[in-house]
Parts: sequence; C-alpha cells; structure tokens
Amino acid sequence: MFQVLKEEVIHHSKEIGIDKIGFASVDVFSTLKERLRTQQALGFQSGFEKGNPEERTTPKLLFDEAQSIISIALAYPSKMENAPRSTKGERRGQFCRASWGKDYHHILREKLEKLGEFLKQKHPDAKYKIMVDTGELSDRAVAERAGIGYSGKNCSIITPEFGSYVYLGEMITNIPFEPDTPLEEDCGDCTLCIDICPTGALVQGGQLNAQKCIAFLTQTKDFLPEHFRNEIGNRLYGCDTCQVVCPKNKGKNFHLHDEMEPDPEIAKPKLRPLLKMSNREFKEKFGFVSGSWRGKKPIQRNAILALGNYRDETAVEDLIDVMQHDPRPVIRGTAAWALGKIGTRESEDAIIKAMEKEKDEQVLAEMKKGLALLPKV
Ligand code: B12
Ligand code: SF4
Ligand code: SF4
Repeated sequence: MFQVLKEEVIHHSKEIGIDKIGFASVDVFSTLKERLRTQQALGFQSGFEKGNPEERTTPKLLFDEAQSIISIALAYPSKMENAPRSTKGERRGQFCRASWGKDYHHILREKLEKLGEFLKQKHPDAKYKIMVDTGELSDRAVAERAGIGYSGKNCSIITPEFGSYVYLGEMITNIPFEPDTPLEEDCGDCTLCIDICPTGALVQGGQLNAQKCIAFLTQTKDFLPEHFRNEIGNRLYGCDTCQVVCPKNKGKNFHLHDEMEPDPEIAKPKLRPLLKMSNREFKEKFGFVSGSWRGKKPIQRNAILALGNYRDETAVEDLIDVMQHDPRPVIRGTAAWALGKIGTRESEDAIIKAMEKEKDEQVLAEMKKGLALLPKV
C-alpha cells in the first residue's frame, strides 16, 4: 500500500542530496542486544553510547507508533586537495576524515528534516523521530538491516558504492514501509584491518574494545595512559587506520557535498599554535567541526603528545612555557612527558626546575617519567 510513497521518498531523497537510502523493520535488534550486553560485561564500551541495551534495540520503546525505520547514508571525502605537508619546524596533526568540513550531525539532520517534511506533505498523518549518532539506536545496525551496507571486520558499515566513508542517520516513522534486504557480508578471508590496528583494539572481526581504540583515546580528557602515547602518533581527533587499509575503500573518494570539504589548515593544523590557543580562538577556528565536541583540552593534550612523538626540538620553548604556566595538570604533565621524549639538554633543565615548584602529584609523576625518557649520557 505504501509502495508508491516509498518510491516517492526514494526519488525525493536523491533530489535533496541523500546518497543512499534504505528501509528497515522495527523488530527488536536481538543479536545486537546480546552483543551490547557482552560488550558491557567485558568493559569494551566507550561510554559515549546513549541508552541501555533494551532501549537501544527496541525501536518501539523510543517511538511508540514506530512502524519502520528509514536509514540514510551520505558519502564523505577521503582525500584532501593540496594537503599541507608536515615539515620539520612546522609539524602538523590530523583530524580524522569524519571531522572534515562542517559537523556531519547538522548536515544529516537537515537532510532528514527535509525528508520528514516531504513525508508529511505527501501523507499528513506521517510522524517520525530523527537520530544521527547521538540517539539510542545503533546507526550501523539500522543501516545493515536496511541494506545500506554490510558490517565489516573493522566494525564499519561498508557500502558497495562509497566504501565505509559514509555517515549514517535514520528516522523512525509510523508508516509501515516494506523493508529492504540486507547485503551479504563481503570481507572474505581479508584481515588487514585487524592486523594493522595500532593498539590491537579490534579483538576479532567485528568486535572492538573501544577502551583501546585510538578514536576513543583521542577523545578522553585525562592523562593518556603511557603505553598508548606513541601509538597516537600525530592524531588529534579520531583514527582512520582500519578504513584506510581496507581494500573496499580503494579508489573511494567522493566529493558530493560542498560543506564536507575540509579546510586543510583545520583538518591538518600546525601543532605549535594549538598549545596556547584561547577558548574563543578554538571555538572560532574548530567549533564547526565534529571533532571539537569534547572541547579544547583533549586536542591540546594530543598536540603535545604529537610534538613529543615527532621529537620536535623547535617546540621545546613552547612546551616549557606550557609545563610551567598552564593551569591544567593534564596539560602541564603531558608537556613534561613530551619534553623528556624530545630529550634536549634544555628540556632536562626545565623539567628539573619545574619540579621544584610543582605541587600536583600526578604532574610530578609525569615529570619523573619525562626525566626517565631523556637519553642517558
Ligand atoms: C560509541 C561510538 C564509537 C566508539 C565505539 C565504536 C564501536 N565500534 O562500537 C568509538 C569512540 C571508538 C567510535 C569510533 C569511531 N566511530 Co563511532 N560511533 C559510536 C556510536 C555513538 C555508537 C556505536 C555503538 O553503539 N557501538 C556498539 C557496537 C556493539 O555496536 P555497533 O557497532 O553500533 O553495531 C554493530 C555491531 O553491534 C555488530 N554486531 C552486532 N552483533 C554482532 C555479533 C557478532 C558476532 C559480530 C561479529 C558483530 C555484531 O553489528 C552492528 C552493525 O554493524 C555510533 C552512533 C550510533 N548511535 O550508533 C557512532 C558511529 C558508529 N561511529 C562512526 C564513525 C565514523 C567512527 C570512526 C570511523 C570515527 C574515526 N575516524 O575515528 C571510528 C571507527 C572505530 C571503529 N573501528 O569502529 C559512524 C560509523 C559509520 C560507518 N560507516 O560505519 C557512526 C555510525 C556515527 C554516524 N552516525 O555516522 N565510535
Ligand atoms: S579506529 Fe584505529 S585504533 Fe580504532 S580499531 Fe580502527 S585502527 Fe584500531
Ligand atoms: S580491511 Fe578487509 S577485513 Fe577489514 S573491513 Fe576491510 S575488507 Fe573487511
């Protein structure tokens, strides 16, 4: 009965720049429910997930008139034109691709709102509830059920057309649209993502220990545990390694939405200027990208770690200043660690001097770690 409306919705979705659309039932996501419970019991969740396993897998608990879910995907670019090079003396960090251009939450929400208005126009009794990332539903499980893509061993939804470089969102509706058919999983014998993951966060195909995933670790606000500090490299927000290596993403680089085009100076910013950035500067420069949602501190901490990992001697002066004067213990302590890693004579003298004044136990411990990293003479 709603087949014509479904066709109209699909047609309209193309007109408003939705790259892929699929329809799913509102049956309980029972496999996912078990999975969420297991992940919780193992301590493998990130803590960013909203809702409990019951709510997350029962669409009718989220919207009592629920009859179907419309899942959408928008493809984002994987390559940057004129990417600036990270050079000696002007080292750069990187934001993951999902943080290039305007925050995708807004882009997808706008598309879904437009789709909702269309639905209402065609069928005045239509009701819907929109979710993009921050809702209870698993956007991936919905997309998988709606035939948008299959679930890869790297956990990402992989679409045959755009690879895994797609953002996902959905709309629960009160219209009983005919569901689409899920796609066959197509990883085959490949295990490249599992093999390359820098921290071993992919425990096995399709199972992530989020607590070890660099994408998660870049978003924490406390000291980064020492054993992850080298692995973070120059990443300021997120991690793309298990997608970059994926053969299904080979040649996939879509520039279909102007708002998603990265500003190279934001997506690959110089590290040193980040250290002393004011809140206002941060908001003005980075406020519109998705990677800023945790605020300035994690980005600054990661920038300090990146300078340490680069052993960037030109940053020593700035790092000393930060170690001596920044009011935030995490920033002072991480700077001490980075100075030790860079290992110049000046760094050593500065850490020793700063230890005389430092009162915070954790920062003092980091300073000792910094001293231990210095080359032995
Ligand atoms: C929490 C979260 C994170 C956490 C945890 C990620 C994870 N893998 O669970 C952290 C911070 C680490 C993270 C990182 C990233 N995230 Co994130 N994240 C989320 C969020 C908010 C919830 C995910 C969740 O509930 N995970 C719990 C797991 C258990 O479920 P799931 O992955 O959603 O669902 C799959 C599994 O459950 C699996 N499954 C179920 N049962 C079983 C049983 C078996 C045996 C197996 C094998 C699998 C399996 O099938 C489901 C469908 O694929 C979603 C938005 C949302 N509301 O859904 C975005 C989301 C998953 N993230 C997204 C993105 C882009 C990323 C990053 C690529 C960003 C980056 N570049 O740094 C990385 C990728 C890391 C990775 N390898 O997964 C996109 C994914 C798009 C896509 N194409 O898949 C989403 C959907 C946001 C969006 N709306 O676009 N993320
Ligand atoms: S995002 Fe990075 S750390 Fe996380 S699973 Fe993928 S490769 Fe591993
Ligand atoms: S790298 Fe290989 S195993 Fe991993 S998601 Fe891609 S195809 Fe699947």
